[in-house]
Amino acid sequence: MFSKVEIQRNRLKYLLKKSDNFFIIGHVKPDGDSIGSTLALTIALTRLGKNVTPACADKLPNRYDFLPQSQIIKKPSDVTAALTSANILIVVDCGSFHLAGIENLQSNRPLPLLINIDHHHDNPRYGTINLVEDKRSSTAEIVYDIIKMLEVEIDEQIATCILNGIFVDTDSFKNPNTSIKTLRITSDLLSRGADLAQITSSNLKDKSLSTLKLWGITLARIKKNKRLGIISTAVTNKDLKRCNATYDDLEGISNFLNSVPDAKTSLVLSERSDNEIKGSLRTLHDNIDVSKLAATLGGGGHKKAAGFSISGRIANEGGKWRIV
Ligand SMILES: [Mn+2]
Repeated sequence: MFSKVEIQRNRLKYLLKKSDNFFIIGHVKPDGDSIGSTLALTIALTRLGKNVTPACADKLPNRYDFLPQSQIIKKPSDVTAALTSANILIVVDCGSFHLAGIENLQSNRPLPLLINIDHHHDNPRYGTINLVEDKRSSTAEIVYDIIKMLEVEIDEQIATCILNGIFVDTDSFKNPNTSIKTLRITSDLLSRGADLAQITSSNLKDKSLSTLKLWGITLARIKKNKRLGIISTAVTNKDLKRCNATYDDLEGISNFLNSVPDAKTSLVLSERSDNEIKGSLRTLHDNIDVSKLAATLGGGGHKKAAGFSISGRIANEGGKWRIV
């Protein structure tokens, strides 16, 4: 008997081998896994003589300029003809189709056959073929298997792209999603010339001046609830303005607060519009489910990462931070 994944893989192999025109896209606000997976697949299929157009709806962060072929990734709106003429649309690392950011481009056109390659557990399997493996560290790890299956030799370029995806999504091999398989693949990629030194140094350069200024303010304000083990902080609209920062610059703070040894959960409150406060909850503990905590406040999410939204403002009254 073949498993579901094996059947999908065999169908995938057949389709990739027999088709000629591919359009490959990752998610908006691209990260190292999305870009690494897009490029590795693009290089491998090009080696097989295919015509491949890699795309991304948002600009790539400059730190990924070092990735082989990164300059050939196009804005989908600049290559609509390629999307129309593609036999196959491959969407990588997108937990939902919406995240590819191309819905507005294909509203009147029939979609090419869609292949969904991803590792997010809540992926609703929106493709014609879905290679969704939620136990894998990264989409790049799944792409490694596909390239092996296609019998394309993994050279330095492909190896660097795949390793970049694994490195970023495992948070440099620190997350519990780092499996024996992840490390076996990593070892193979290194033996094929993947540039780990470059990957490490480029991925360290992921904070702007605005981000660090905002983190400074936010970190100076942290509090610990001893009884619940919650480390929390708050960010106001004024803070964002002062640092010339955006909400995106807050990304990573919740995880960073969990560096405190006895922290059970972190909470970052941030003012959004005039009368809205968002709460972001993160935990590193397997036995804590922050989505339940978020649900008591009308929110939701995953076991280890969840959020909620409440009305109010964050104010400092007599040196104490309060929600008013
Ligand atoms: Mn990913």
